[in-house]
Amino acid sequence: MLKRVATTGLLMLGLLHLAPTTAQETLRIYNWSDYIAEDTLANFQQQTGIRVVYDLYDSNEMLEAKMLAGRSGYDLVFPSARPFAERLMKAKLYQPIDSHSLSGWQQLDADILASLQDMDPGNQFLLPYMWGTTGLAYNRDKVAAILGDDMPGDSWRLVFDPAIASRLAGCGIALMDDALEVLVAAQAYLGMGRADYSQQALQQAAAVVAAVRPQVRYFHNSQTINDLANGDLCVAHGYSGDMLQAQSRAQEAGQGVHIEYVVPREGAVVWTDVAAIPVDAPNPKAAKQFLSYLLQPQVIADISNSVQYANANLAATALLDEQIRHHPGIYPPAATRQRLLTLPLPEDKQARLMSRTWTRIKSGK
Ligand code: N2P
Repeated sequence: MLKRVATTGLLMLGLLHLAPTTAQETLRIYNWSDYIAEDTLANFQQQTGIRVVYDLYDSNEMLEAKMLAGRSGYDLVFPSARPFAERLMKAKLYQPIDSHSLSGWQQLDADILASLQDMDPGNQFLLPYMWGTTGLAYNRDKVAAILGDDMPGDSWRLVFDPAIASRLAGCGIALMDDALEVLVAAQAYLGMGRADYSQQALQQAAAVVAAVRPQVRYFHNSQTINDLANGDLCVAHGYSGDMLQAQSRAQEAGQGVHIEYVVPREGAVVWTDVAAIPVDAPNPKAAKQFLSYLLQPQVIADISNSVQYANANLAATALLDEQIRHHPGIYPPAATRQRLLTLPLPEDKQARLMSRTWTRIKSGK
């Protein structure tokens, strides 16, 4: 299902069939859909002769399930640092990447490296890849036509205020299929200012989501990109770059669909995704070669330019397209950054409560 919606993934898999068929080294990567440039893999293959098998997921939960099951067969994966890489670091499911011996490592943003130190002292295991926010995208003209002057363009009220959501429901509201993201967004809407996994705070968040559950057309993390772009959906909760890709696809289609992405004024989740090598990776050497490749400023700049996420490589900043480097949805201004919330690691008991709560909300009970 996911592979069908992920057009860049399909293109890439198409390219790989052109690879020479001689006995070749293989690198198996498991990464988010829509998270590399069209030529990222082909260029790597050309530089190194290593064949890449590239599989896609669209949620941290999918990746985590694979990792916890063990023997995934993957050499390189891209979890969000908090709380997913953090939890798997504790479980000792990754291996060191020899980060300091990778050329270009020194160009990584020292603040981002420092932000990972508590879970990865000395930055031995996790290489920061991209970062972004989780906010709201909406069809500017359709939403304005329905709400008129009442339009809270930069607020979670678009999806969580029952009076507003019921007016937008016909035109389509989608939330992510992600307990943490949705419940913490609901907490931001309630003005909580930080993620809170206590039973009481989770119940408050759950009540917000349950109140608009009948107005939600579906819960999904990536299908929203094309649905927004095609004008089939009015409001979606999603990752910044994905939502901006929806905007670009809408523009390219030329059908007059205009998508806006906002970090709601009440605050939103900010995350950093990292590259990590599973402890049982069959080919960690090739994974490290891929990490060295990603550390080339032009390679990572091309990826940011294509997927519209900010990367962690300071040497790549000068190589970004002007409109990417200055895009407030990609590199948020200081005032926006102050409103961003990180996702702490829930205790196991809290995580179980969250996932039970989530199942109940989605089923509408
Ligand atoms: C890429 C989504 C990655 C962001 N499509 C999730 N942290």
